[in-house]
Amino acid sequence: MLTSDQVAHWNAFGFLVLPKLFNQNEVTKLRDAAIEVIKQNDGEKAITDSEKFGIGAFCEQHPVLRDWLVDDRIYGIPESLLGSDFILDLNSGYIFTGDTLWHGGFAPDETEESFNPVCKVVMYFDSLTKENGALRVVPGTHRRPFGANIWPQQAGSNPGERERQPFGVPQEDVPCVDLQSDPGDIIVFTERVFHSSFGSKKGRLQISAEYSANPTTEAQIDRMRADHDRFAYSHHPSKSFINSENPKLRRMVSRMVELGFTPREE
Ligand SMILES: O=C(O)CCC(=O)C(=O)O
Repeated sequence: MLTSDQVAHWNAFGFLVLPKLFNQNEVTKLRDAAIEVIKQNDGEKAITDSEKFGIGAFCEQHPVLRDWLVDDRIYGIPESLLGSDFILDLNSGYIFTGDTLWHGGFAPDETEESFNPVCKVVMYFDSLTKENGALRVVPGTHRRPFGANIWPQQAGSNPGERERQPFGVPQEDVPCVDLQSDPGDIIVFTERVFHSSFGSKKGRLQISAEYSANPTTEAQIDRMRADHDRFAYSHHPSKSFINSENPKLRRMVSRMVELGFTPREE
């Protein structure tokens, strides 16, 4: 569980760094498991040649990764930030390469009424500094109005996006906090907080889990249903979790089952 100071930091700034949550031995086991799953999913080249890779329903594919999701050090994070009835929306394995341009913010169709708190828990397997690809965040952009002010910096897919300077400064110079991390550290942020990374020359393995608070109003449920309809992984509970012997895995997806969301086969 997080302390009240950590929760206050989260609420104000939209991120947390939890150093040394996992030891070297655990990190090695998690890395080996993640690499095994990536290889099983045709990601061999991503590992050898630092190519981009990303899939959801990742932890379902290895017992060590499943255990990571229900480990108290991970499970306790959304529990503290979103309440004990939080939902596991998605979990993923990624290899990020090169610069990740600034992105985040509120989805255009999200209103004050449909707003539902979320958080994302990630673990990298490299020592990352500002210069070589550490995640950067603009604190406080997970909330309106600041989160709306920074929207012009949202990366689009147009050519020349890298050079665009809506605030008159290059991407690298946008005021931010760099979340330096070592293997074993956990970073908590949200997809709404503006984030990026610059300077990395090699692939960065990341495992992640994304969570929502339990939606209670019609507007929140409608919004979650729209995301379910739009995405292949997010908000689709895996059958192996629905039927798991582990009560925490079952609980984290049970609300989506109740809402009639289509399960995935994994
Ligand atoms: O590590 C990176 O380069 C970007 C990570 C990111 O965008 C994410 O986890 O949502």
